[in-house]
Amino acid sequence: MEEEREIRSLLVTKESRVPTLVAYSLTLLLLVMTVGDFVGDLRTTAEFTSNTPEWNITFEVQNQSLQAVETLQDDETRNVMFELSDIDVPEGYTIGSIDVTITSEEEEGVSVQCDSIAGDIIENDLTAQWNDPASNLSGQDSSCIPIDLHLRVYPNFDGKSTIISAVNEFQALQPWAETGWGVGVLSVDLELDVNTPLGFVDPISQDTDEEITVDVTVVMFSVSVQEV
Ligand SMILES: [Ca+2]
Ligand SMILES: [Ca+2]
Repeated sequence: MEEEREIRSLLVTKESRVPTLVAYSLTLLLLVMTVGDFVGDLRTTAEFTSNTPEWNITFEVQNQSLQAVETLQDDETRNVMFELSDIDVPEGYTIGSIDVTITSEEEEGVSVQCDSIAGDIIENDLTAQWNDPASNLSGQDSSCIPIDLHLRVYPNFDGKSTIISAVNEFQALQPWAETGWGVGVLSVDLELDVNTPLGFVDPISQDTDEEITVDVTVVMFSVSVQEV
């Protein structure tokens, strides 16, 4: 008790009064600054959520094509490969998706019965959105209509412009700045089941095979951004 009183009196002696006052004032000042900072932070957060700018993302698209023509015999299955490194991707462009169209030579007519054709994009190491609902990897036809298949390569790419919220241009472009998609080999399986018209017995024009054309369109995009 005695000691405490001594310290207390020491703090309020004439000589120590000024430094003590300064110390108290500094503490008070720091406290005010901290509270001010905190309120400022709150204000910034509120501004962020209500005033984040919106950006219009648009895509410029370029296509490149690859083609294979294969003659299959009845009941044959054949695999066709397309090396994507053969595609010359222009500066500033990224592969977005791949369309495959499988066309048979036969055209429906009186003396023709369309062959049954199946086409599948085979999942492999090619870096793409294999499990995306937009990817349509299998198709078949027996009415002389081309089969259309689709593989989404870049996440969420559909070529349509979108509006997104982001603090700045850089952030707005982030979702479209990934690299490494569309690297590998596109593998397509073809299967043929020849159909000959019933009662059409002409050994010369007997249908035993089919010429199948596989057209691959590689869709590439470059992205632009504008504040809304
Ligand atoms: Ca046929
Ligand atoms: Ca045929």
